[in-house]
Amino acid sequence: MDEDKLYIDEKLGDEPFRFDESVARVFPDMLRRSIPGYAASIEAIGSLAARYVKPGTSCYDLGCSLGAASLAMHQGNRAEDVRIIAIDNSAAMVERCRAAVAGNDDIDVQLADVRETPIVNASMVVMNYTLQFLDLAARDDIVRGIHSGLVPGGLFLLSEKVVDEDAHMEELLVDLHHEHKRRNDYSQLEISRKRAALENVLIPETVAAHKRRLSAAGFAHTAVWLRYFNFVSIVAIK
Ligand code: GEK
Repeated sequence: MDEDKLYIDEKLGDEPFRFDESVARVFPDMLRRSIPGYAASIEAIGSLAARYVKPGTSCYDLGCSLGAASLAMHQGNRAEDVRIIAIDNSAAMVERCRAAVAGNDDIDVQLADVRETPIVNASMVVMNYTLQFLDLAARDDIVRGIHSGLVPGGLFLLSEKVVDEDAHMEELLVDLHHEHKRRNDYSQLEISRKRAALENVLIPETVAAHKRRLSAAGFAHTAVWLRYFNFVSIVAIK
């Protein structure tokens, strides 16, 4: 696995973060070292697929990157005649994702924008750390579209970086996250450069704002099932 050294020598932080080839190359290492709870989110996606995916339906992985969530749904799924549609708008990610899922004919990787992807006959939709990169103005429509494309009882898994309403707690959680990154061998300079590059690219919201949007879209049940510092994963059921 290529090690993420992007903010040591390749990128400076004065350029906005982009999902280009240099990021795709080191991506598994970047996620593992940067997102507390990432491995747990992938494990739960497999367990939830085993319970919620229904025969003759589709699963969607929106912002699939290298296909980790698609592969987890593929491995967890027990139902017949299921198609997994993996979408990303980064050509570098899609190319590597196709190689990563090769041989699993039920996974269809598409280069597309999730804002223009209709959700149809879905029993499970995953947005694992992707909604946070979309314009705030586009988020309500996307979540409404996911709700209307789910079959009754269908499941939406949404993982996000969040911001705390309480500024004091927010400072503590950000600090704990940075300490976590330092423990995972990122230097203070790499952490600051990456933080600058993500400014205005990754726009976090509060847990309350996410829950409000999910309820407004019509989801009957929502729960935060994972929280690790300022990273959460929410499960919503139609
Ligand atoms: C995982 N889910 O391993 N349309 C399609 N894709 C997009 C869009 C868009 N409008 N905007 C961003 N992306 C994965 C990890 S990463 C999370 C997801 C992170 C894509 C972008 O190209 C990238 O591949 C992904 O969303 C976000 O479980 O890097 O923190």
